[in-house]
Amino acid sequence: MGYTLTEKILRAHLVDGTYEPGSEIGIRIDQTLTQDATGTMAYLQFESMDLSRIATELSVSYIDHNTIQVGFENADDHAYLQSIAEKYGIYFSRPGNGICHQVHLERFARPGKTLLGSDSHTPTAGGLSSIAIGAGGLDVAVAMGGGAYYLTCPRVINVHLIGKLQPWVTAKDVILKVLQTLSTKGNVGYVCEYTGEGIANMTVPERATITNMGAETGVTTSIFPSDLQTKRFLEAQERGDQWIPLAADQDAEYDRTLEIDLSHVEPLAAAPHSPGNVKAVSELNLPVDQVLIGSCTNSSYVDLMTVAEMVKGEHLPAGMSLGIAPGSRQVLNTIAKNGALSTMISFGARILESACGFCIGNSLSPRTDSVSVRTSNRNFKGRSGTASANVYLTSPAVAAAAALTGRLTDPRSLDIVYPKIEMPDRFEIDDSMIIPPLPLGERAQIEIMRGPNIGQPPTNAPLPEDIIGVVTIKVGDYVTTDHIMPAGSRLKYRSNVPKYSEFVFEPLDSDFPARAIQLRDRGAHNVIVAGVSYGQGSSREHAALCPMYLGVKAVIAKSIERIHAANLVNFGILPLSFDCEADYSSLEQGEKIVIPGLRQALSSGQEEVKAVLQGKEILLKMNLSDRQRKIILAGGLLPYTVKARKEK
Ligand code: MIC
Ligand code: SF4
Repeated sequence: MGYTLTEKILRAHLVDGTYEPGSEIGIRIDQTLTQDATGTMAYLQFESMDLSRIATELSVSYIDHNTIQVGFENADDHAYLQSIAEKYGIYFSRPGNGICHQVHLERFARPGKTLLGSDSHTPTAGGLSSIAIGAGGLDVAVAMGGGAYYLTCPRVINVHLIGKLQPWVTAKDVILKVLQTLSTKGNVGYVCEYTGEGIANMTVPERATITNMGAETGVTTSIFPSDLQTKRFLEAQERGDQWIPLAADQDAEYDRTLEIDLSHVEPLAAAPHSPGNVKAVSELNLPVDQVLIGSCTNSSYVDLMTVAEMVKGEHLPAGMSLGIAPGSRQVLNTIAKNGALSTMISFGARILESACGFCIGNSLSPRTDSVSVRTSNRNFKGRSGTASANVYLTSPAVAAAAALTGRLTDPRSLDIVYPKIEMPDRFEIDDSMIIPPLPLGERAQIEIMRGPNIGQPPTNAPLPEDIIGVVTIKVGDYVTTDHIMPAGSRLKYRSNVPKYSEFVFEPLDSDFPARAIQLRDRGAHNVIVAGVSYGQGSSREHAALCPMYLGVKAVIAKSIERIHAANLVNFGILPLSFDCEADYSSLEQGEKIVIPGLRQALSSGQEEVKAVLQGKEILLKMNLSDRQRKIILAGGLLPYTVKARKEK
């Protein structure tokens, strides 16, 4: 039996374990990326590993999330990150150069490489045939130091594309179609591999839109083969020498196949408040107040040129606000030179920085009860910064149609000829905002810049023998990391864990931190109880780190999403699931809970433990590898890694 493309690349990078879907494997990481909102913590952790330089082929530190700079905090982080990059041999993409995933695709991603990024949309580079995985910053720090990255050896879904996209239907509609089928839960441990005649016409930026938003299904990553489209893109980026052909074997077997006929896909939208709540745009004839075009999903040259062509010579309706954020300086400069930027400005667009901006909710929050149409990838309740807003996720063409008409409109119904924009043969190449690593000899004298916003990351004590505490909070299904650890206006506290911890669960229960601290300081342990798909969404390890700081020792959930489960383990918090899901309803917030004999259970490989509650006992499952058990016993990945290194 032949290999899938996923299996080929993973086998070539295997350093620990055996390639058996479902078991834990360790792989070598060729490239890493970090962004500033997760990066500061990742590099603080890297520093505590006491290494003199990075061990990857390439590591890049991007500044793209926290670029608002209200107060000193963001700028302190940027200065710290720049000095770290200089000291340890890391490329530094300066603020203004663009969103990490867009820039990485343009300038660094390569077919056949492994990329680990401290951001959940790292799979964007799967559009260029990398195995690109999002992870917590601590996992990325370990990989930068040359350590293996551990993951569940994936099962592979063949997303087989046939037919051809019709005018006005785009890659965004394809990934929304995939989300409609796979939903946002139940896909942990899978990879989506795209095959079929339908991919031959898809350019790399289109493929990247699909692999980017594949993150919303919860799969480990998504990948396209490396073919003539890949070659064409690399040549247009003056990187043609980095092309290699790569594809699955003809006789590769997949765990599941999902066939999509592109000719039948129509313009789609993810309705509030989940990327999986997909509906046909033609059914949603709603008035729209705000349109925002950009984010790492849809801010490429073709995306923005399509918008410019559609709005040429028109004027923005009076009740409408439009913001456009080109994904990178490359895209911005190209549309500035060819006049498309001026077309957008004449139309009435507010031109935004090439950064995450509105997507992370740190600017352009819409008005109360409004409808906002965005080309980004997440529309969780409150993520826009306005709790009552209704956010719809669409393609740039649908977003531009909304900006023109003031309503959610199927662009096929407009009296406009479809502007079929071609990807250029040569992009504008200018890497002057990427600072390359310093020569080895010049690194020693670099002083790390630590402003008052840079605090040391707190460490955890090893797990106690018995958890004796309280169910401090009980939450429902689909609680995202945006609910656990809100970003937006709170994002600037990422480097200050005690301060950021004041906002844990803020959108759900703002009293949680005070309750948890009171219990922690009395010596009791905090336990979180949750429903299905807990920790959906981002890779932010603060959703584990801050609860750890507040004294959380265990999370009991019906199911936990991949990156968040790994982050819990990395910070020494025990992830548990119900043996019988019905026990979820018998657990009350505020109830006392005892889980005895944990260290013994973890070291003996036991897969179940009992929790003793008032008048009842329930069975909980521990689905952990031997390595994860050792990490939890050590109090987290950092103490575990430092200890393992000393023992070598
Ligand atoms: C997101 O889109 O939610 C983020 C902000 O990019 C996060 C990372 C973070 O929280 O810093 C992600 O996707 O991992
Ligand atoms: Fe930035 Fe939004 Fe992409 Fe996250 S999803 S990396 S916030 S643009």
